[in-house]
Amino acid sequence: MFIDDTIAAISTPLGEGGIGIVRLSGKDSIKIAEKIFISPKNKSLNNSKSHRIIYGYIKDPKTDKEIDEVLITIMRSPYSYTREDVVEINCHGGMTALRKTLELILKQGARLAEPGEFTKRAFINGRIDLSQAEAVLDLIRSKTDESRRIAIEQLQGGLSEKITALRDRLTEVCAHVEAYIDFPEDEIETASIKAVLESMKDIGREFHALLKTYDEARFFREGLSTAIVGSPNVGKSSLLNALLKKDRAIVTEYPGTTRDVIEEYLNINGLPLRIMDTAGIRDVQDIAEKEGVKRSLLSIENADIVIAMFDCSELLKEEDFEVIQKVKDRNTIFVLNKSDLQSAIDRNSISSLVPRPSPSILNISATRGDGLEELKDIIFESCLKNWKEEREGVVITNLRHKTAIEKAKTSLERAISALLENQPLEILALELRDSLDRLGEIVGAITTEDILNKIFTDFCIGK
Ligand SMILES: Nc1nc2c(ncn2[C@@H]2O[C@H](COP(=O)(O)OP(=O)(O)O)[C@@H](O)[C@H]2O)c(=O)[nH]1
Ligand SMILES: [Mg+2]
Repeated sequence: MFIDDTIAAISTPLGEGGIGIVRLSGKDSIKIAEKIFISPKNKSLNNSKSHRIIYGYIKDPKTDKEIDEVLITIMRSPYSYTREDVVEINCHGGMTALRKTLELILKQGARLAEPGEFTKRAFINGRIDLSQAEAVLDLIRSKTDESRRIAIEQLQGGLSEKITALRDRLTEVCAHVEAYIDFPEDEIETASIKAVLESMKDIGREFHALLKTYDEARFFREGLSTAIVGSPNVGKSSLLNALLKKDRAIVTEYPGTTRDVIEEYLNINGLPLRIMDTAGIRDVQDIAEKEGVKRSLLSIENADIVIAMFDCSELLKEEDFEVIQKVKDRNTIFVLNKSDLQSAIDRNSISSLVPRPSPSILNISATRGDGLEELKDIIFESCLKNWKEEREGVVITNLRHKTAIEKAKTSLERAISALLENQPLEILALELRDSLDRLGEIVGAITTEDILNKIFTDFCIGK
């Protein structure tokens, strides 16, 4: 792909701010900027060295009127974000100066950049590969420290290195197999065949491990499911409503009000959380409530986190002991609700019944809102705690990458079967080539305009 034109866009978010940046990239960037720039010390952008900042004014060449006071950074090819000549104009923040500056630049012959076009050029010009380009977007969009960390690792080439290493290994296997193709069968040593098979199996295990990280990182995308359970009337529905800041679940003073599992989404520091309010656990005859209790018990089994709730204004009852029994082996946060009332039990009443060392127990008042922030922090921490323990090395977070690895794995498995079934080596080589191509899609070694468009249209303009 040959790129001839010069693009420009406002790269900072709309709205008031200390500074705002208009960015240009392409062979005429510096020339175009020069036409609308005036330096009090008569400095020229055209003659400026790379990576210098020059002070001056943007002026309208038609009227010779100053538009804004600016600092201009010149980054000459190939040492720039896009590897082309790049100019960044630091205007004052706010819309009018930025818009007017951009307008003047477009009048001088630059074209308005498409979403993600600067990053697309960085990819096309070979500064970064496709997985790194995608990491730029992940980084911009990351809402937690952890997702930011994964994105910056990917941007620095962590995933690219891993994929390249796997491709190198596959290429080697493939070369071996292709070399044998012209050999009569009896001349191929069994030892070599065995080595090829072992290599393939080993690469297959690496694929498997990578795919596993995608599942482990699931909660970043889908959130963890959190079930609020407890005996009737302890305040489960009130807690759901308080967390959502709206009256979602019906709250009454009568036990047995909630009959079904109510599901809602909550965002805690960028982590999406699927939160479930359940029917109070007790021994009942009513058929509908009985079904509700059954579902509550099921939600304890399926939830990633369980919030077990008790009414601290009353002594623990039969049903509360049952709740503790049910949740004791789960990832549970114990909550003593109604802390605004005179308390009859405290944290020790719970901790003495839970064999685990130092379970999370906290006092809250759902109706007054006390302790809710602390509860959210504990939920957040407990998500990340599980995550850090399981994680190692490169993490797959992007569906496109996951799909490509799955396809690569399938082809590899077909190659292994072909070898075990003594099929012609040509078939084996074909499957291995396919596996290689699928991996190539991740870093963009194999790509189509379609894939590129899909990826870059998700970006904002100016990135
Ligand atoms: N004083 C006080 N009452 C509460 C609190 N949370 C819930 N309640 C009351 O307890 C009763 C049962 O609440 P509800 O949320 O329906 O409990 P659930 O059956 O566990 O869902 C209602 O009358 C609520 O107003 C609280 O923090 N303090
Ligand atoms: Mg309820």
